[in-house]
Amino acid sequence: MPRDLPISPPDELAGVEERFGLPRRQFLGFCVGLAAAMGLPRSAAAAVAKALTSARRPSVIWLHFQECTGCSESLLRAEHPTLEKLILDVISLDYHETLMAASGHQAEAARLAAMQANKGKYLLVVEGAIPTGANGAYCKIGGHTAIDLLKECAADAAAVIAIGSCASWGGMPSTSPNPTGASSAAEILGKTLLNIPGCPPNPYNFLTTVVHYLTLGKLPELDDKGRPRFAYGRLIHENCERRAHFDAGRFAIEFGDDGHRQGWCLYKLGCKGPETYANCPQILFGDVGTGSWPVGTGHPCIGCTEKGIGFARPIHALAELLTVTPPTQFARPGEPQGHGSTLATVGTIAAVGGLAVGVGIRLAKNIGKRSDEDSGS
Ligand code: FSX
Ligand code: SF4
Ligand code: F3S
Repeated sequence: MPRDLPISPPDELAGVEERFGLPRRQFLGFCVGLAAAMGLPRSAAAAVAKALTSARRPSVIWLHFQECTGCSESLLRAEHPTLEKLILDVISLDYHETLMAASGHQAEAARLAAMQANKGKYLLVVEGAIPTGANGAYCKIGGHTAIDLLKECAADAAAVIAIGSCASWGGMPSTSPNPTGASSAAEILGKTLLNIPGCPPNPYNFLTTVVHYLTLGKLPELDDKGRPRFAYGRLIHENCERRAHFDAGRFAIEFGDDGHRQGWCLYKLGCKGPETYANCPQILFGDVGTGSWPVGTGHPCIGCTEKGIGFARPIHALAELLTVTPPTQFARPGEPQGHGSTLATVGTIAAVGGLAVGVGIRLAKNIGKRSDEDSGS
């Protein structure tokens, strides 16, 4: 824990160990981490600690529509000793169809009671897309369509958070030809919402958003797609552990080939990291250690946090390189000089691009050289 952290008076932190089930020093260290995640200075950690320990728990009404419940699952299945405790202790989850014991009329009564008791103050979390086809008949709860439920619950909410890619922009249910007319929460409500996309989204991004709201009394700054900048401000490609391989031109070409086995860049397998904004490589998933994110496990990023990419573009399609210039061509791992399709392709690209034939030949030679070096010859 940093030495210059202003420690809250002992009485403010009394009960922390019992309440959150972790030592006081660890709790304060966690607050430092949360402050840093929000882009706040270290000194704000004391304010975060105070908000977590003393602020009134905001009532949360959590709606489920067209989805797989992966958003809720990822929140609850994290193995970090503090995450699910913090989330469930920091908010008062007054309505959540998957987690609440009540069902049927009792569940409906609980929702209405929470809305009435916390009018204008509750946070509404929406998980899943909203089907608009057949007048909303594809998703009804307690006799109400998802469209009506969302509008009714949003009317008196202090803020609406769309969690997951389904609620943020349709996600998987809206995949072409979208037979149910799956739409985002923002489209139904006709206004910009705070979106925490991802399929599933990272639970830390939800927690940090709620803690920001508790600490500063407002939602975090958003980008032009309604995503908190603290979490979606950087391209995955900027923080990927395989980036050095991209820059050096070392790519996996097929699943299971030499490059794939050696952990080379997945760009040629369709990785959308170069055009996807998210903090996956920085904060990882499931608290199981290094490599616990899609690219870390050997699968290309499919761009699940990015509108118009995840569930919209083929997984194998090459990403648009937003901040880097692609090299013209690369050798297959271990390919010997002067053989295979690579050189022919280089010639084609050089011709199509209007390059002189000599340039194509030089490129081909360079590729052969690098290929020799890579294979140790
Ligand atoms: Fe599933 Fe959530 Fe994907 Fe969608 O997450 S993990 S289909 S984003 O709404 O439950
Ligand atoms: Fe990582 Fe994908 Fe970028 Fe390669 S293309 S460096 S695997 S994010
Ligand atoms: Fe999704 Fe890509 Fe992250 S697929 S979970 S945005 S690495």
